[in-house]
Amino acid sequence: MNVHESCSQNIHNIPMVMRRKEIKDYGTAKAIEGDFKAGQSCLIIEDLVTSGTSVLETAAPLRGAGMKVSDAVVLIDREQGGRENLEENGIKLHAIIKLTEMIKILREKGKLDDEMVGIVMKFLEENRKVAALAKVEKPATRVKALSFGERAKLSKNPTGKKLFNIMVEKESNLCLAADVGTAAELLELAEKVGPEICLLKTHVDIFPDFTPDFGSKLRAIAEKYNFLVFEDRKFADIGNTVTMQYEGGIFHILEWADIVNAHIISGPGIVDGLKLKGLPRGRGLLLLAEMSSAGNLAKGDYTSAAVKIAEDHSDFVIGFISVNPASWPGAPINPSFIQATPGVQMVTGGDALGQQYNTPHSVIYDRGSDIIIVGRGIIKASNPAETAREYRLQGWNAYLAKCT
Ligand code: S5P
Repeated sequence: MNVHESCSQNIHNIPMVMRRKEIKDYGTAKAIEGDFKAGQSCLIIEDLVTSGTSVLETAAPLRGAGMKVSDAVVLIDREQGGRENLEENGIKLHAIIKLTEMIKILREKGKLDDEMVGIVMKFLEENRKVAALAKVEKPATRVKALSFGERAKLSKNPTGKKLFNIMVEKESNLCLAADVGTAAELLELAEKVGPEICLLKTHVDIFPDFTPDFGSKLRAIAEKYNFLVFEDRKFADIGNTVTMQYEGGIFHILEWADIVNAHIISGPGIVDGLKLKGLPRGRGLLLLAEMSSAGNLAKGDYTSAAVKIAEDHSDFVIGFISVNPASWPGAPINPSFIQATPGVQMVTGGDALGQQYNTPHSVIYDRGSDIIIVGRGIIKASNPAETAREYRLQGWNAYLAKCT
């Protein structure tokens, strides 16, 4: 849909809208020029597609304005995962020509030699970003999900409300798992990726260069870019011990983390303990109801117990770390709770130590989560800011698809 002004008088009298690229806050109607009504279908027209990000970037405000987007026409498909990524986001790609077809023709006409053909084919092969399709049972009937804005009103905790509102304002349900080697690297990364995220997750105990001013430095960046800070401390002890771990030690987590998380292995006393310190400061807690690693024990009755504890402490518990909340008994559960899911990459798979990955669309749309937590998918990318934007768009499109 990045069509130019000159096309606006089209001879077939087909109504056309245009996305204004220069408007950053495309949540507003101003981002779309033209005459349209919610419920109308809109075909996206692009010159070329690579990973599909640009088409998704266009689809987001259109869908946000209530238009249906199911197809995109492009001149050239560079065959680098765009078709598959768009398909996963409910958009069928129609390309006039594929890059490999172009190369074949140019070779036949003697415009390219074998060496150049080899270089281009190798590049394509190495840069394919294909998101494998989710293998999840899709519910036969889908209930339209409540928007984050509506859910903000239901949350009983100020940090929970704030997180929902930030997601709406920034059109982002992306949490960066900033598992880099040093505190200095983390602060540098936060500056780069800040505009794309609603939440930044830390493991502060991995930094050899931690200093007491780390928290205030990170909070200054968080305020600048409007995201919240989540220390992934995974408290697991009895109530009395966690009060000290939360507030004291060298890290003083309570001082700077908007959100922390806890296992429920020790029973509800852990929530009472953390709440004692956290609630007066307006902080929020996520309970680990499920885990992403292979063979973990957080399932069935354990997951249900986490939900029960959350319900009993909904003034402090803002939601869950989960993997497949759509499959929980009684799902969909209380919409005031936020579901945040780790184990997310553009391609399904895992690492050598048991981590298991699902795609953004699978996590948000099929598995009923709200926030994608992405670590190595972003921090190991050659351009983390650009990659974070791609994750944000995939996550946000999947959310919009759920709400329409
Ligand atoms: O079950 C879990 C819970 C968490 S919070 N599985 C996880 O992977 N995490 C965290 O999410 C983990 O500690 C890491 O910080 C992040 C995933 O990182 P990635 O590099 O695998 O995306």
